[in-house]
Amino acid sequence: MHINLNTLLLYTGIMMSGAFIPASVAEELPRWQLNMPQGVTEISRDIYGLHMAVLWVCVVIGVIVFGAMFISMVLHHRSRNKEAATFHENFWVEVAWTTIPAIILIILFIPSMRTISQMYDTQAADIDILVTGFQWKWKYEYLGEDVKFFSNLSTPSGAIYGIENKNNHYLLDVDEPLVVPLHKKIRFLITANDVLHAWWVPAFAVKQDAIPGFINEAWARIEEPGTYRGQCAELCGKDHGFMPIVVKAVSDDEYRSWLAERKRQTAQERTLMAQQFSLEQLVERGEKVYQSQCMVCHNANGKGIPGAFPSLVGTAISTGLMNDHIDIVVNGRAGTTMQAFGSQLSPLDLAAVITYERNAWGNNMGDMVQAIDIARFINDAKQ
Ligand code: HEC
Ligand SMILES: [Cu+2]
Repeated sequence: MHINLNTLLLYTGIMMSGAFIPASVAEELPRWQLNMPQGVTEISRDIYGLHMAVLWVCVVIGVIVFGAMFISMVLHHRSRNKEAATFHENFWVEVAWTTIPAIILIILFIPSMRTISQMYDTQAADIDILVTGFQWKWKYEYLGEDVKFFSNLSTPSGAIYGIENKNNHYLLDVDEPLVVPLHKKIRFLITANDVLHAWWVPAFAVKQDAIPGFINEAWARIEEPGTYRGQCAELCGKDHGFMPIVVKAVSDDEYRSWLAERKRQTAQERTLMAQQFSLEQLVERGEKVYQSQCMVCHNANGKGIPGAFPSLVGTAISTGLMNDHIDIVVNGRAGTTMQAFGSQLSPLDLAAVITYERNAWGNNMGDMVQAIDIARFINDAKQ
């Protein structure tokens, strides 16, 4: 079943004077604004226009219907000794109340169809971005550009547990936002790796289900520079509320230099792979990887969450054979939430996080694994 919690909240929020409008929407809105945002794409403005048109049609109908009702209730009240009119089964009244609503519906249907067909016209895009939902983060891949990365929640856990103050973008900050150019048709190819997710950015009027094994399409041509935020809009497990979306829309020049820099980083990571690192270097890097990738389940202290996520302190795998440890992190464990990180992290990050686990929280194994060994492990498995 589709429980679309965010939409539900949005509508409840609008009805209850905006008290529950999700922060991603509320951010751009002045306090007490009750209406939906207009967004920054032609489509989002069209949708807003349709919404307003329908609202005003409803207002006019409401005024006429309730007006007639109240006028007859007051002016033709029994206390005024009025006699009821008798136009039962009047032919022309029946014709009127069938045709007038039909005409109104047709008038509303034409512009909505036009907008819907534009929304679905994903052809001739300038840029293609593959968006993959994971439990619980988004992966972005610029097709044909050799640039791909994960975008993780970066709200500090202190704010989540009420130790630090929350900023305006509470649970809406990521370590690496999606960067896109203005005025270009960007096609989003949306899918998922594990369970259902949904990619939702209200300012673009884009909300698409992310389904494993399917690719849904959406597109946006952004007209104003800025940072736009959204959320996963499909209840996808424990940390559904912890996989925000942040999109930075920048000029074409800025986008190009960002892309060039990102490609340089990828190339640099590849050269790092061949290097040997010391135990300290690996542990230091591994701690950061652990905090961004593994902590949500296995906990900052490595002890996991009893009953749900296992401890990594002194266990058979994390203090056992290196090969078993590499295997579970690279390949995951089918049927559990322990994912195959081999396709998500670079060999260097994998080597670092494994080394970290073996030497943190009192797991004093004193051993380490290098990136090149992880790369070999993955390659051997392919043959
Ligand atoms: C979404 C939750 C989740 C995340 C994120 C996660 N794990 Fe796990 N992990 C699990 C679960 C569940 C198991 C138990 C799997 C099983 O039943 O065998 C597990 C098991 C393990 C084990 C084996 C523990 C033992 O000794 O039995 C290791 C090692 C491990 N994870 C390392 C990692 C590393 C490293 C990361 C980050 C790169 C990570 N995990 C991220 C859920 C997660
Ligand atoms: Cu999700």
